[in-house]
Amino acid sequence: MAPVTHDLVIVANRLPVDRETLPSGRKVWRRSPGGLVTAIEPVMRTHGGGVWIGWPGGAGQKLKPFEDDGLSLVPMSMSQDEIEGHYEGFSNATLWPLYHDLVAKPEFHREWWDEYVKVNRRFAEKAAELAAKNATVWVHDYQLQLVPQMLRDLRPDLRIGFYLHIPFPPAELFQQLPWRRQLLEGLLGADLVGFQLPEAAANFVRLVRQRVGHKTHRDLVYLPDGRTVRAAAFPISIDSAGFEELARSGQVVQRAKEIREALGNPRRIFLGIDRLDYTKGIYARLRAFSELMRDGHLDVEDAVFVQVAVPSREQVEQYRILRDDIERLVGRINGDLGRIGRPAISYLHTSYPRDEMAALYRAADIMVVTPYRDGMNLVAKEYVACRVEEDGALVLSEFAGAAEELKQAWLVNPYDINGMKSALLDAYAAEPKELTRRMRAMRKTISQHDVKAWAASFMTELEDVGGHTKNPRPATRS
Ligand code: GDG
Repeated sequence: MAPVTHDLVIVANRLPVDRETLPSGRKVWRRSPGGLVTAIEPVMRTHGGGVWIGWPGGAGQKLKPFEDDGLSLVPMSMSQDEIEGHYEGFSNATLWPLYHDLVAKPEFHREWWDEYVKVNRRFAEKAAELAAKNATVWVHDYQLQLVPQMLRDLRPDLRIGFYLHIPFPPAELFQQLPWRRQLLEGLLGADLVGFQLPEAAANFVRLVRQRVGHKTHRDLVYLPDGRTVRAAAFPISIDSAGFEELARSGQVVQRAKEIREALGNPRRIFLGIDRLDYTKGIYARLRAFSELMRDGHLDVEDAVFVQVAVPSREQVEQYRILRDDIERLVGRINGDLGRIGRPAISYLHTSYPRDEMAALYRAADIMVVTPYRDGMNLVAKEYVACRVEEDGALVLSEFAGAAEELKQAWLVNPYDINGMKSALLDAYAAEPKELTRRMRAMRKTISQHDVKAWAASFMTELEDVGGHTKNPRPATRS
């Protein structure tokens, strides 16, 4: 029997669910944390369903398509070799550091590349099988950059969009990659290639001109077969109304109070929530905070830093090293500066349900988001959405995409520890009026540019650019 086909197909590395075993031994699906899931789920709902193709995690398990809370999900199985080569290797130890300013050193291995190609091909074949005639396929993120062209070869009738959730590096860094041309050509299979920031789109177009030799004009690329590809910025956002509603709920208000009490009702709570990733700048921020305590600017009776480090990519060596480094640092800081019942840092290596996240955002006076490089950073936006009383301070890295919009945050260079220290102190000492002025402006931005607006603008552009007959070539090109 031919499979049921769909008008909207989402292709992403991960399915938006994790397999969990209950104490009874029964296996259930649980919605997983992570930027992509948070962003895409409302999009599918507004498009009346569609189907989501992705890896459910784990090795070798072959699972049938299933429905979860109204979403049609198609699990792609991965062998142990594919997980090591495609996911842990090429995606997370080659592309991830390369696309994040070489915060860690990328490794280049030919066997990893072979697995990357193989997995991309399987995802493209599955999308080709499940897409209805003239359907729209939206491919996500750095793990699947070859899918657009592979899919176009199989199904030229489709409208194909691609969105990169992480930064796209400048040519000087990207050209280190031995497979740079293949990746660019893979992306050019899409009608629309979306990025978080205009700079990233410009990097891509420049590289296509230099490395592939296609003609370009502003944000358009002209292919020899007559197709036009557009590269543009679509800064991602959050479900602001949903977070706001959650933050106002009696249960979250109560829980925020309990969190403050459990921490000993300090004058100020600093908060960091990040996947435990070396791009997020956790180590340097904790050092900055601890130096303020050591130097007597802050006291453990007055202030505490709550750091939630969400477990991530634990099979990749650099992530294991990072975890050890951070946990050693936290131990040292608490050993040196803490008093009985009063740690300087309350460190939690775990993930939480969404309402606990909202309670933490509500409980915290100063949210500290200091990545060395980040495509957007949704945590910063979620904090703002949850500050319904228009108070609280956001200390934000200049190198997070979110800094382009949240200009009223205390913006910092995460490489400058002294600069971070003064921003933390300024935020700590800020007058309520100043906090409200800044927070009100940021809340306005977030409520106007939410995830629905993001998805709608990407989809609208995709309809416009993907007609294959539009966008006549202009007379001049660069
Ligand atoms: C990538 C890009 C870009 C985290 N811990 C828990 C939890 N989360 C949720 C947060 C937030 C999301 O995960 C994290 O998103 P970020 O944007 O902060 O970071 P990445 O995971 O690195 O995401 C990033 C994003 O994609 C989207 O395009 O912004 O630049 O790197 O939504 O709330 N959610 C729950 N429990 C947790 O413990 N429920």
